[in-house]
Amino acid sequence: MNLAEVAKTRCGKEIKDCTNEELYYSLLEMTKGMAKDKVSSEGKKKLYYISAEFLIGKLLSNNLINLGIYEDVKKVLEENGKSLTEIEEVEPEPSLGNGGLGRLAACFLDSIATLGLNGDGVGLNYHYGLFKQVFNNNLQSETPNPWMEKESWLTKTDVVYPISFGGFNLTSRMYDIDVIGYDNRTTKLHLFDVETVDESMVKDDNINFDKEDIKRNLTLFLYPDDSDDAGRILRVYQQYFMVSSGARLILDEAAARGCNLHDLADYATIQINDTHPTMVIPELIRLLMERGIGMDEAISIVSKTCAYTNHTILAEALEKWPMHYLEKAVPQLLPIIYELHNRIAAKYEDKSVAIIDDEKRVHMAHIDIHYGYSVNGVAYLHTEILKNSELNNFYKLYPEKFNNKTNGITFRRWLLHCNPSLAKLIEELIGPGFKKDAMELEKLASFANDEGVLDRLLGVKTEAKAELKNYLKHTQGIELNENSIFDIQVKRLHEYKRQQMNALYVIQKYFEIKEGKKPSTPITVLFGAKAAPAYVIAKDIIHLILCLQQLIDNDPEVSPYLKVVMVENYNVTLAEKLIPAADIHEQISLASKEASGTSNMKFMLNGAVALGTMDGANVEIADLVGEDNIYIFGESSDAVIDHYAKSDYVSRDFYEKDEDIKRAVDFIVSEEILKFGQRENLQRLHDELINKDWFMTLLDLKSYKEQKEKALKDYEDRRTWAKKMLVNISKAGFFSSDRTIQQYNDEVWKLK
Ligand code: 26V
Repeated sequence: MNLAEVAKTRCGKEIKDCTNEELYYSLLEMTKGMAKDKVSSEGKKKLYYISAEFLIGKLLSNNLINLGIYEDVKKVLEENGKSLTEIEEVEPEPSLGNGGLGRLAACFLDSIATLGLNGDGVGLNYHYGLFKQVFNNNLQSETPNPWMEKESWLTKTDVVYPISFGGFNLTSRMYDIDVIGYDNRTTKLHLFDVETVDESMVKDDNINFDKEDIKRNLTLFLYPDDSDDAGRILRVYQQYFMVSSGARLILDEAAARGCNLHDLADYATIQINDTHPTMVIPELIRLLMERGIGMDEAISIVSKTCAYTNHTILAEALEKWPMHYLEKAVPQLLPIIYELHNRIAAKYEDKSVAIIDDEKRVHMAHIDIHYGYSVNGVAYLHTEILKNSELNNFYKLYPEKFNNKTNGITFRRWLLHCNPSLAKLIEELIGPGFKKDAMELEKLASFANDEGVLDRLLGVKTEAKAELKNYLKHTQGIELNENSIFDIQVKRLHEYKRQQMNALYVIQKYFEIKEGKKPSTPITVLFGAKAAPAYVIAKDIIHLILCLQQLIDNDPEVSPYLKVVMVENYNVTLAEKLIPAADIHEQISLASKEASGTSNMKFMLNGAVALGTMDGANVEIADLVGEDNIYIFGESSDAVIDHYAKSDYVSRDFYEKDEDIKRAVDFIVSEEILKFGQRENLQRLHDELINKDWFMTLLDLKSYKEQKEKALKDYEDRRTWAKKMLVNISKAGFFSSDRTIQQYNDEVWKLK
């Protein structure tokens, strides 16, 4: 059925008489119908990508693009006086992820479907996605973020499983979202839910709720606040619910394809996305034993089936569950976990590779490494650090298990959808082949000295900046100067990502302008970031940035030349507007700390130039584009690792010895800023930077400023800058998630 027919049947109206809402639901129905008619992938062996997060973002436009009907639908709507962009605004964003890890899982699903691989996603159907961020008095607060409506992309299935916890049982039900490949097959995202969830527990626009009432709250929220015991144990219940449901689905589907369970590894492969789904290992062993397979064989089968991806080296982010949590929530797993532990303890004396430590905590990553067949990092440098330092003791035991899979992004969402003008220009220059084979973008290199092309590229950027200006004006009441340089840093707020360093630069620039040194082109520094509700210093950094924003906006001497904007509630939808408009993107994490980063790839693809450290995938970007087309600064990861080993970084020394640094840091608690902010928060941040600065902001501040000044100066020569943009786009092909998924398949999953 076409749109006119669906609208007629649903609403009894012509397209031109429908509201945007009616058209959105008509398109939803039409798209779901078309997805159903597509062939699903098949084959003997199937991949299950299990993840606690799938940050899928809005789906309408991407589904239309992947079905190949986007242009037609847009045209029909236009002919009837309707705008697809406005209709898109009706769609709620499913924010079922925190950041990079969840968005990566969503990009991977798109590529799995596009490559026609036999693979589905498995996760949880959170009723509320990541909290909505609201700014009040320059402080972040959090409100619930519902996304499910009576009609949505979810389809209820009749697949149900009994799930037991210590002391009670629940029934899980599977809901599916179709994942439509680009000009190819469809696969599914299976999200498990429990019928007893009670949304009325969420009251008064508050994200706090009774964390102990598991039956009613199990899938209510994505990663509820885990700053207390009740929150952390709820996470264990969620994880077990997800993996037990997933494991049962995997066994059922394998059996339906003819598997006799002994040969499970020929029928299924499970990619464990970070440690959140690790309990799938003991759970599968348990289920196989329930079905009559002995312990030794069950362990051996599961060890050939599960593969693990590590997404961070930050010790505090590696999950270690206290034994008593597991005892309470999932007592049936304890005998298996003890057995897995004892086998390792009997084999290896080295306590650093033990599963249960002396404090009776279970190291989830250690289960994955010992009992999985593959361990991968997410960028070259990250994998090297895992092998040579963080997981070196494991690497020595199992060198053959370790491999790298540099992350990628789907070009359907991050180019075709979010930047149609750029996609159109590229197609005009090199033809449509890049849409299926991203490496064809290399062909753009031949235009590097073509002034006509470079000018058009600049024109596309100006257009995107104007669009962002309109969007932020209309949605957040923010005024941008589209003729200024857009310097953008968007990512979760974390000290290691060093938004505070960017803020200190802004302070230094503010001083310069006050002293009469005005930039030739005005600068707009844009931030977008959510801080975890319990992460105090991260919230203080947001507070500082918002105070700076207000201070500068209120200063007529400075505001014509410098503007700071922290967009509210940064999410996938906002990313799609911000990224095409960036001139410079900030990737300034402390070297060795950012496993990969993926916004760096999205910006590069959209013709922005990176200012960054040699960290994560920046290293590979720098290798590809060459030093003329990226601004690198800061200490190397080796030097940083060495500072930690020797404990010889003392931030106070940098503060005391460098007058510029001292002045900028002290400005955080100056009368000027305090006019707009809270002393408690600002003082805490000030003291933290001087007395601790665990992520070495002050170490790199000077070289950061030097490189940023260089980038701003280079921007003035517009054609030379446009060439840098072009080189970045032309080298972005490597970062297509199609390439990443192809490598996972060739080297890890081995699906047909
Ligand atoms: C989690 C937590 C939770 C507790 C407090 C501190 C903390 C710090 C970091 C994390 C990150 C967890 C895993 C994660 O999201 N990793 C991200 O994965 C992306 C996809 O591979 C990658 O691009 C990012 O560099 C990496 O941070």
